[in-house]
Amino acid sequence: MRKTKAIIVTFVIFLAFNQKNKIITEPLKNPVKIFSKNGLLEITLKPTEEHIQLAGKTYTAWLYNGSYMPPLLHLIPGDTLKIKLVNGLQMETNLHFHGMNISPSANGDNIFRIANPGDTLLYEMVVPVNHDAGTFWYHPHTCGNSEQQVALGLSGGVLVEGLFSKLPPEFKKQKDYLMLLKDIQSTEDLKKIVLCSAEKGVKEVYKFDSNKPRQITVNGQMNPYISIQQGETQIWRIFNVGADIYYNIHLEGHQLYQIGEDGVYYKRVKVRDSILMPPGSRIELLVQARIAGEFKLKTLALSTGSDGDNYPEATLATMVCNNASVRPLPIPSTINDQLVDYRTKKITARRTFTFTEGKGGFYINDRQFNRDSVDTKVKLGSLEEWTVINASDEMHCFHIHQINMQVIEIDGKQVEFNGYNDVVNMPPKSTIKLLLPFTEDYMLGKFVYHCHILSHEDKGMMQVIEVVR
Ligand SMILES: [Cu+2]
Repeated sequence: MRKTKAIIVTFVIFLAFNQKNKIITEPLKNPVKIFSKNGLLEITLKPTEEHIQLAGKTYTAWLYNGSYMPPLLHLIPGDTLKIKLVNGLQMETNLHFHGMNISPSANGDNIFRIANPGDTLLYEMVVPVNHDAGTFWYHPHTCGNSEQQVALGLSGGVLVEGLFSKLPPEFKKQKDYLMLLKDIQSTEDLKKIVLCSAEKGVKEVYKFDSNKPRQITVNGQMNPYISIQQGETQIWRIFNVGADIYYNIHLEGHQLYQIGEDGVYYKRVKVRDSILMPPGSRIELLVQARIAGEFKLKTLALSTGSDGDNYPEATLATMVCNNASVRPLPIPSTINDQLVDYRTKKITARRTFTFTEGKGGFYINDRQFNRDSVDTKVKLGSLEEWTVINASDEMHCFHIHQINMQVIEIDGKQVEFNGYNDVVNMPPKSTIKLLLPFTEDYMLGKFVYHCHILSHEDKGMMQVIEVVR
């Protein structure tokens, strides 16, 4: 009876809301999940060029398996992941598994392999048994045109199971939403340019324009609604799986209880009003509806600096809360007490990386990406302190493959330990200190670190690292 009443009330609020705001049309749907069976997750991904309709406008899009929101890979630590990538594009492509602590070598998370048009690439990798639970994603990592591939739609989610072992048992019954944020621009009015600083053989690519309008979607939906009852707690996991843009997440009338980011659960819950999400980042939240009403989940207006971009405020989704109240669950204060603060360990090497911009593109330590060089060689077993300096007047965001980073200092100020990141925002003219533990055998091999604003990466802001015995 109570449930029926709740449904009716939600529907009435929804109808009333629809009168005022015709954009909300449908409930938020989670992405389709593919689960592993008996320790194996096997899937074929075929990117092709298609056309999609959003708000009555047609966009050229590049889609995996014909879907703007391709399957989300649901993995359990210890699983084997096998992917057959069939290139249906007129351009080279490949795959990267962002944030995952897996091998960068052979047919693992190896971004140096390329599938030419019509080619098939096989990926096979083991998710270590001690892999972090949390949110990750996959996307192409071709050097020189990764922006275009991701911006046109090639990205999908990965979830490594294990959240509910970190929360009190009653949280298992709560609604659990995965929200993948993508943004798309019409290619009709975009110019094409040739990138010369990147990989050999790269052809013309679109020049995406931050100042041109873009359509933001959540799981491919425009401003979907999320039903909730007063007092109810839900789990929201948000992924920025776009190419270039930042989000500044805010929920009207509510605080957000952040329990993790970038595929790592926090030591302690953080209470937040707004959360900056650089490209590639993920956040995990507990949301508790306080009062009945409609509340927009927004990205707030944001400037990335005087040489950067200005992103206007936008509505991502709308939380519709009815007043059939439920008893609020106590929000836990501690989530993950297994984390190691690397400041207690001995540092074996220190390095500095300076990010700059010039006429010829984007640079790290005055160099541009060269896939045939090794810029940084690290011995397995070392714990390194890296100082990353943003000498430019716009934000960059530092990302490294295969390994988690601990942020220890921002502009000389100590950062309290609460977890790790795989994407670290670098404000204009800032200096950040990081600790990187190159301690696990799976890290052996060559991989990359770069700015995760993919237009910057494509224009040279990326280097090669090799971990050796
Ligand atoms: Cu950058």
